[in-house]
Amino acid sequence: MKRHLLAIAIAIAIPLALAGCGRENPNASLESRGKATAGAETSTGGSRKGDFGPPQGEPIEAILTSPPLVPPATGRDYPAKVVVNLEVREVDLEISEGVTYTFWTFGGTVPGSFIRVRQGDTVEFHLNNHPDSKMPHNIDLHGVTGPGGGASSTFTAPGHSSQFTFKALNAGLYVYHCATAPVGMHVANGMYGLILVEPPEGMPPVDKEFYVMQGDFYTTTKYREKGHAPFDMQRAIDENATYVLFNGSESALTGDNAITASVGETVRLYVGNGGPNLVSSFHLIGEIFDKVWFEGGTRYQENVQTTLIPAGGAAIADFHLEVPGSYVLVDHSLFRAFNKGALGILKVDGPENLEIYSGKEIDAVYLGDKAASMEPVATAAAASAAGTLTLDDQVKAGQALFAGTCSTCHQPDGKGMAGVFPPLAQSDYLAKGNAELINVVLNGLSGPVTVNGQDYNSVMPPMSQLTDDEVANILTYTLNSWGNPGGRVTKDEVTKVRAGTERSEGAAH
Ligand code: HEC
Ligand SMILES: [Cu+2]
Repeated sequence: MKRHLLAIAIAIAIPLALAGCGRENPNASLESRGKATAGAETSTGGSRKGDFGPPQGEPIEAILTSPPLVPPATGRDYPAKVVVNLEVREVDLEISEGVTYTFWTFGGTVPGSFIRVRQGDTVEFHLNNHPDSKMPHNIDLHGVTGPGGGASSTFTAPGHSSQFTFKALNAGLYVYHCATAPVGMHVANGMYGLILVEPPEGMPPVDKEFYVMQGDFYTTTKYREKGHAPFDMQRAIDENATYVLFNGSESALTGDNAITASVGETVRLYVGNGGPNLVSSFHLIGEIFDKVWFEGGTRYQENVQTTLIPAGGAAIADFHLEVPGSYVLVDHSLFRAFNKGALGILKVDGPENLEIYSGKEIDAVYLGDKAASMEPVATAAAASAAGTLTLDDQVKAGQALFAGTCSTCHQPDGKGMAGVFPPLAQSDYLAKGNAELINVVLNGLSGPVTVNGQDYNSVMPPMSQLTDDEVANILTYTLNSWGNPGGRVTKDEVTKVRAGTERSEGAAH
């Protein structure tokens, strides 16, 4: 049975059983956490503040985790003094295959370290700015009650550290971020993370918990343009993101970094949105969230397909897994998912459940090049830059790119689909020469065309989002596969054809 049925029963029963038992009761039973929105009023006078008195016991050093990991539950039933040590570091990390970006981080990762405390805890917060940093930084935690959320108390120059203390009065999932001017720039560079203030009775237990946070990034370079990608202030002001990402990198939650779970498990995602600009329409393809504590607050909604996460906001999403396979996390503003990187994968293993879902995986089509390893593409790009690119490099990179970009229509074996998609395998069209093939890829093809004596009259969309390198590699792979005659397409040939083509500005790469 789906768990939410049980939850409904609890939601109906609990308001009677726990009437008048508000947040301030540290011994409130587990079920009182997260009543469904309907019919679950409690008399807190609109306030959810919980001050359970002075901290008890020895101070506790908070366990901080890097994404996608979440620290264990505090497991405490009393307020404690919790010490948080967070280090700011400015680091060069991969934002996309073969592309680096200088991130400013809380704890060396984007998003920053996950912090977990309990409502009523007294938090002694130490912000340490690494001596190698070039910038001063501070921190505004949305879970702090007090001016600036800590920002005014934590302005910290490189090589310095600051300390302030706050009492975590409100339960919830909160964003923290740097608030040093220019604030937008510090946030755009990755300076955000999540702090969970557990309700006194803790979160309902689940099998797996993960930490996912969306952010938008602005670079002077194009999407996936290899090399170092510098921050672009004007694009940030224009809210014209180059990348929209989960956990700061296109590969943070894909390929070998996909998060994993098993059939029968209940999974919880702590999802934040650092922004700085974009609102997330957070969706998990192939699943329905049984519960969403929307906006990171106290009530949950049930049976949610897509939950809106504001910039500087968060949500907690629970779901039970019935069917194995790959589930895709996206921002359902879909060009962000498929053209700016806002995509992650949850791999679920376990026995098939054919009554619920009949099978047939569609990974390759849905995921595009996310389904294939992009390592050969990065290798070829590096070799191209170094002037050592071999035919073999090009073919391998082209194969990986073909799988995500062309195989949907022309099929992985290049044979196409009768009457709809012409073949690339042993196609007589290839004899038209490199310039025409480049032209087809960059500008698309439509209208009547004859391939190997068969007539087609369909539309191939332009693939101008591919870089010159990528077009050269895909076509070189095509020429050297499936019994085709061989040959080579160079980046310079592609550059030339592109330069000679008039396209609207939006279509230019
Ligand atoms: C959305 C489907 C689709 C995708 C994706 C696609 N094509 Fe095509 N392609 C077509 C169609 C349809 C035609 C025929 C167009 C017509 O009828 O005028 C075509 C024609 C061609 C031709 C000329 C005819 C032939 O079969 O030799 C080439 C070459 C080609 N595509 C290469 C590519 C390459 C390389 C990619 C990946 C970068 C690609 N296509 C991606 C649909 C697609
Ligand atoms: Cu900062």
